[in-house]
Amino acid sequence: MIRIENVDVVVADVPTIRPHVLAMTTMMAQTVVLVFLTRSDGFVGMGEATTIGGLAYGEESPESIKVNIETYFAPVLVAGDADDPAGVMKSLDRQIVGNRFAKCAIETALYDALGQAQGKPLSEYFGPRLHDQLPVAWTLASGDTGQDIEEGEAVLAARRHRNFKLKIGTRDVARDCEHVAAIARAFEGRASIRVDVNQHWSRGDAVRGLALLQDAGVEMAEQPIAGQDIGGMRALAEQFDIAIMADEALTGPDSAQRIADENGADAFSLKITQSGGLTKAGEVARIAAANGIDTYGGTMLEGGIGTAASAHLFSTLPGMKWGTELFGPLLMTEEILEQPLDYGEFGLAVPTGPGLGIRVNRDKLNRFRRR
Ligand code: MUC
Ligand code: MG
Repeated sequence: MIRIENVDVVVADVPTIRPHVLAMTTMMAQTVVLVFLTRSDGFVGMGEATTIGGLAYGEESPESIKVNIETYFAPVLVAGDADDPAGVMKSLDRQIVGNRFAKCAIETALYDALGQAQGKPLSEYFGPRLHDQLPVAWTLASGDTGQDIEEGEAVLAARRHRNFKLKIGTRDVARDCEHVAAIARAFEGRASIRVDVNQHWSRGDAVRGLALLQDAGVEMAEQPIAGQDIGGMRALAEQFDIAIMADEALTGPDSAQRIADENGADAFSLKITQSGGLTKAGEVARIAAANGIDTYGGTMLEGGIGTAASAHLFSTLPGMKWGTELFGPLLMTEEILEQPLDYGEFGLAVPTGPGLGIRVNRDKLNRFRRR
């Protein structure tokens, strides 16, 4: 049996190219959490458990992920069969409650290493690859309308992105919607405009705001109200033509099924971390498909490893109507991969090599890692 000999968790703070203003926090850097898992045959698999804003977004922090993996996951892992990721994940689920981000990183690392050992791209463990390139949206979130328009023009001219997601929820509803309308006017007919409120509106705010956004030509609104308010989300989806997307509401297959049963969203943002790993994110996608819910490839602004892992899974999913937002590495000043991910012609090329098909540049990582 091939054993798991060691698991190493590295926390690194990589500056962002500009302040990234979200409803719950302003990011000046992204704290990436990377897992390196060594098998007894020498293959090293990598995974990522990056979150946003410490504890501002989810209930796992970068620091808690590291401690929990080193303290509680490691003893389960050393007893596992490295050639059986599904079996290892079952053992982890039996012995460890929650910790979805940490579990995602471990599952990714197991499949990365297995793929390297068997000479297969990670995507092959999740279904045939249907897409070699995935459309990637860009988030305009400088906090300034003029700067956002300038930035949008630049990435459009570079033929990198033509779907823009605007982060709102910090200002009052009318001002936020004016900001969005100004950007929508600037890009009319050239780029699509979506918004993400990150749960910051009340039901009343959402009714006022979505009416304004609909008039401005916005096509999709992500998590306008609290994730647990499925009834409120259903009412908004019924009242407005603008697509209502669930993000924070989704914490894996059980929540996905509940939202589907209660007609609580037009679309799901699929995230491998929030779902608790690649397999569970695939289950969320299947629940969406079975219930006529559109899908979108979401991100927690991961660096190259989590982004590549997401791309592998998304490449196996049919009909992702809303494309993806796998732009995390582009928001950071430094790509910590040997060979940067290939963004071009409005999309991300899904890596083709064995496992994740990427390698980390250890020198670069060492420059940013926490001691
Ligand atoms: C979120 O809530 O979707 C994705 C893009 C971005 O700028 O923030 C995230 C998280
Ligand atoms: Mg979101």
